[in-house]
Amino acid sequence: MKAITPVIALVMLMLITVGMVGIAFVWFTGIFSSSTNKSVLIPPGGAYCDGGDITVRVLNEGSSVITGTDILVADVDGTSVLGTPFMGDMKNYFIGQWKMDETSGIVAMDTSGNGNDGTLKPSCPDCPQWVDAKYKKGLKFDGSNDYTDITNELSSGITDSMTLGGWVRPNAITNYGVMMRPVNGNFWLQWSSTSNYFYGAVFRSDGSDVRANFPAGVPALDKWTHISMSYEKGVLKIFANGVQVGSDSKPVMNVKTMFGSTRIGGGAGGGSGQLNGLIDEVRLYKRSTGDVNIQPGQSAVVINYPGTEGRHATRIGTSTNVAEASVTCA
Ligand SMILES: [Ca+2]
Ligand SMILES: [Ca+2]
Repeated sequence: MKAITPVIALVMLMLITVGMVGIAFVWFTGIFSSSTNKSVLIPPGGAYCDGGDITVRVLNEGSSVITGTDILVADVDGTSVLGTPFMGDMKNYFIGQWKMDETSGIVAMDTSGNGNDGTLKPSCPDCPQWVDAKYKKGLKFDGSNDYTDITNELSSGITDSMTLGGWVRPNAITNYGVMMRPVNGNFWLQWSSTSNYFYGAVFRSDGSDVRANFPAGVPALDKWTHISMSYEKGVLKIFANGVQVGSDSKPVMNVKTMFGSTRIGGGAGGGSGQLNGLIDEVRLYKRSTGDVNIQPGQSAVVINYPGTEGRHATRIGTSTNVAEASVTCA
């Protein structure tokens, strides 16, 4: 708390300042640091950090699309870095978004606009159940024979990078219990076969795979955890509740294309790999989020700026329709 107090004081000062001058966006400078990952989370405004590569992240809650113009100022060492080297909105790279907010019926709609709807299996009433979940409704899978089947080709939209994430609340550990996986299995987030760990994997065009295990107890039973993974340039990163908890890397290679249906809450076919628990707000993207873990409901603009030795000053000014801005030094 001692480290936070000056920040709170600074924020209060800046809010007062904003109130006095009535400007449209928050603007402040200060030294922000974390003893663990040097990552700071700040309101719309700016930050000041030292050392290493700088990633500027600007997030919203998904109700509007963020564009480059929502970042008014982004300076490193006094030089504008707007637009370098990547600026984009992850919403433009959706393959599917399954909010599972339906309250009845046998269809979990893809709300990304791509039409990759899922069908509850097997036939009801033996199907997954609509229940109160992380955000509105979600689906409860019985760990026996429940799954959601997406028959459209999802793999064909993925080439060199991808991101998969969602909320899961397992009731029990189940062998191979799947959050999401194509039946032919070129990527997945799921339980392992015989041990108590959850892991992510991506298979590549030469058949080799990158995979990383979540820490023991993650995701915890009977608690909601947001888990995700991103793959790009041979590197797999896995995240729990927005924090990177593992990685794996091999030479740069595309994701293996394996056509067929994809399942949420169920396994690779033959009735195996059923997840026992709740799933909500699953998202699949055809690009990596890089160092940014996109939470449900968010979209992002990312500016990666390679650092050099010494101190860097980063300023961000954002428009009022931005929910969060942050700076990471690594
Ligand atoms: Ca069932
Ligand atoms: Ca939901």
